[in-house]
Amino acid sequence: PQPVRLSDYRPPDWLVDTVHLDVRLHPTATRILARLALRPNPEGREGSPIVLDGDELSLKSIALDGTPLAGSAYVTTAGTLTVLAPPQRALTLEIETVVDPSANTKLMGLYRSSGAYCTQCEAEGFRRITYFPDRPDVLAVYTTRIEAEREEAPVLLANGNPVESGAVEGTSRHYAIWHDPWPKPSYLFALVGGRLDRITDHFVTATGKKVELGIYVEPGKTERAGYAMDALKRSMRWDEEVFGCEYDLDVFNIVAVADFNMGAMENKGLNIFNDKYVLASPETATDADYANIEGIIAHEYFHNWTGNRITCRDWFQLCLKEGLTVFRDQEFSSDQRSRPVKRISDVRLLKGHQFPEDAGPLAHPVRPSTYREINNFYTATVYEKGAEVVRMLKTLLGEEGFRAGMDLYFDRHDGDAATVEDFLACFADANGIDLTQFALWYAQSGTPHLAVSGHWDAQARTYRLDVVQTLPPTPGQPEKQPMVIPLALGLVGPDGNDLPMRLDDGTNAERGVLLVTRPRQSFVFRDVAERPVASLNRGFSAPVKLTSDLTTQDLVFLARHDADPFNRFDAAQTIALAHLVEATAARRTGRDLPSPAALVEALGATLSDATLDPAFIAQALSVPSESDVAREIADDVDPDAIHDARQALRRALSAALRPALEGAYDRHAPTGAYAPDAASAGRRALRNACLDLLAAGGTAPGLARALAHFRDADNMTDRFLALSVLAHNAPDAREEALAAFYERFRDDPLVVDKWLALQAQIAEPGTLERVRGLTGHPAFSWGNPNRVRSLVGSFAGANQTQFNRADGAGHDFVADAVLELDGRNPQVAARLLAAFKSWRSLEPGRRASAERALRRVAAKPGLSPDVGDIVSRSLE
Ligand code: B3K
Ligand code: ZN
Repeated sequence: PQPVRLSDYRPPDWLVDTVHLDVRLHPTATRILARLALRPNPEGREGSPIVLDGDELSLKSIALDGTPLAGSAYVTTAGTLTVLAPPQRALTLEIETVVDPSANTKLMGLYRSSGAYCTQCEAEGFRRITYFPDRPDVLAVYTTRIEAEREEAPVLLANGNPVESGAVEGTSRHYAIWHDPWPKPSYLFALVGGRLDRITDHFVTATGKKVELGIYVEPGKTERAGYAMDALKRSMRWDEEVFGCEYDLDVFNIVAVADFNMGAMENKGLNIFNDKYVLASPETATDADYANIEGIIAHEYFHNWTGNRITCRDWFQLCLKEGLTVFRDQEFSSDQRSRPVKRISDVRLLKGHQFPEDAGPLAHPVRPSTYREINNFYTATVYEKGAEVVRMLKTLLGEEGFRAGMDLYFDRHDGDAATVEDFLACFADANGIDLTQFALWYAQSGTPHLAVSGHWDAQARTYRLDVVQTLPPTPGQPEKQPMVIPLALGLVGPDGNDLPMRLDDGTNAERGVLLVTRPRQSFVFRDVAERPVASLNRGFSAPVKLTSDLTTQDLVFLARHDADPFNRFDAAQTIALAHLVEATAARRTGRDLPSPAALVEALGATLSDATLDPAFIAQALSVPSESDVAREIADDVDPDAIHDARQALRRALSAALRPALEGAYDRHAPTGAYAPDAASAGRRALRNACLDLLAAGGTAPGLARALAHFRDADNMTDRFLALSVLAHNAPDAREEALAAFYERFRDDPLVVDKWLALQAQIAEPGTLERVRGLTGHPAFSWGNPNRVRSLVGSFAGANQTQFNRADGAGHDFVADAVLELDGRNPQVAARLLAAFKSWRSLEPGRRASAERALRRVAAKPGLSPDVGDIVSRSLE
């Protein structure tokens, strides 16, 4: 397909005011009668035909103002239906289409999941239900009538409020009518029909309106929906309190389905979820699952304002709703749990997924300027970096200035399909500032690099920071302009306390933030009587790669004393990363491994600091991942050497910290029944992090503890952690433990997913054969995205050594899987292929095998646009 360009945007020629849908559900031939009230857009081109999008539709009839259209009055192509010379006035089109939901394996449009009917329309799925101007700037009021066999689909749901329901006289069918008064783009349309159980509750909004809440799940699973309901009510309250956003319909429903391409979807009043992000019980879900459910329930709910009430003008503006809504859900989770720990895990996610994207062939700006397949832009850059950009705005403007900008945004753009420029203008106007340079964050791709050095002048009592900003070239962007980088910092004095910060122009570094705006800049602080240690980019105030002249001893000092918990964590990670890079090089050249003494010292101090949150200590104990090290090394990467270096470090830490780890493990034994709250989860996280290190390398006492932990676990967090420890470190105990786990949970697909994912991640040569074998296991199916992501996705994305096997077999296997999947579900296939995003940084042998695999995919005739786009950009 031809690329779509932001610069080509034109307003729609025709607008749609209302949509009446009558959907007669049938497993293989669902009939959709659509009545669209259209009118020419005064801002469109005069005299235009009506061009509607359509995809895999069977057209049965079309009428204009009640009169069937002659065959010469319209034309259809594979992707469109055009009414050729329509009268240039308000008119009604009635269109009848038939679709086959059972044959819909792409899971876009109307499809079936475990027998239920459901829809997914974002980004361009509505056109797979009926012909429509399927673009986000066409906002209409929808009324939906759904009809089905009562036996097959006793539950019938759509967007908005329920209007009426009843039997279809003289038949075994029934119907329900829903009306959504809020104009919305077609991508927010949804309907569900099926045999589902539900839990109900209600919420009273700030102005006293009662909202009926429902969560619908597969029969028999209601007991696992309680936590999601609780998270929903907390989200609704929080959005009122923190952003002044109140809910706006009489009902809010969530439906959990087992077959879903991504996490969840924010359809107006009817969110549809991957059941993985709804269903939880202590026996089946880990603490991480609970936290994800809380975050995603909140995220989809928050879209009601950021995404639905104010939507996107076009898909280039995707970050307008996604980056902003991720920022909002991160803030929510920070308020519900530990803010520093949430920040640490968000930054880990950003560095682990977005930084590699930004450094490879798939790099793109937070707001791309061109795309061939929009579904490939639901990326870590749009979501996670998009959220960081909003966070930087808040850092720049402060709490109040940020809120003023948000208030103006809601006020000015409610009901609009808006742009990033509209959004930024609200913050500029509300604060009387110029955000022109800041806007580069949306336009320039790549991770900026800041090199910082500090110079203390004892005589002059000054401290000077020299900052050099560089921006690497990225695809399509060889040259860059300098960005605005809000650099939060502290100057830590010898006693561990922050020194007052006064710049030499007499101003205070406002809120502890320096504004870096030029390629080179110096900041001089005065009245600095003692040599400070600079704590830089506190709270990860900007999504940059920062290097500094801090010594290892400075970092050990910060790991002990920094008042900023994020940097306390980060200091130890920086020591560990430097160690791992050096150790990897030593492995490859046969030199002696460096000493981990500094890290042992830092982590030892962390472990014994009783004032620290256990969840924080757990994060600190987890050494940088293999892909973190690969990213730091950046080219000529040998994943086996990295793995060996990391294992050696974990063994060394285990040996050096054994008494402290054992002590912390014992002190954090459970005190009562499982509860998913943050404090209890933090205790488990620390205990499990200790166990994980104690068993590193398979030491006998560590494994004995892991076996006991596995045996005694009364919840999935503990049971699964112990199983992972055994699977990774105890080849002898592994099979028995895996078999026992499978037997216990074989009827529980979401738990079986964990079992599949774990096996795919074992860093041993036998894993590829194991994974291949598991594709034939009765629990596996290529048709279910969760199964595919768990097994093949984990192998490609979370097993650096085996995916990147020196013999190329890992690359070949994933390429084959992509080709196998592409005919069935292009979105899932394309996502899997994106695992090759760092292929150019591999050492020459592995790089060659990755390239061969990619070229083989590229050569396959008839690739989907999704896979075709990823593979061609990967090879560019
Ligand atoms: N907006 C959806 C994502 C849709 C993905 C379409 N390929 C979920 C979310 O981000 O909230
Ligand atoms: Zn979203």
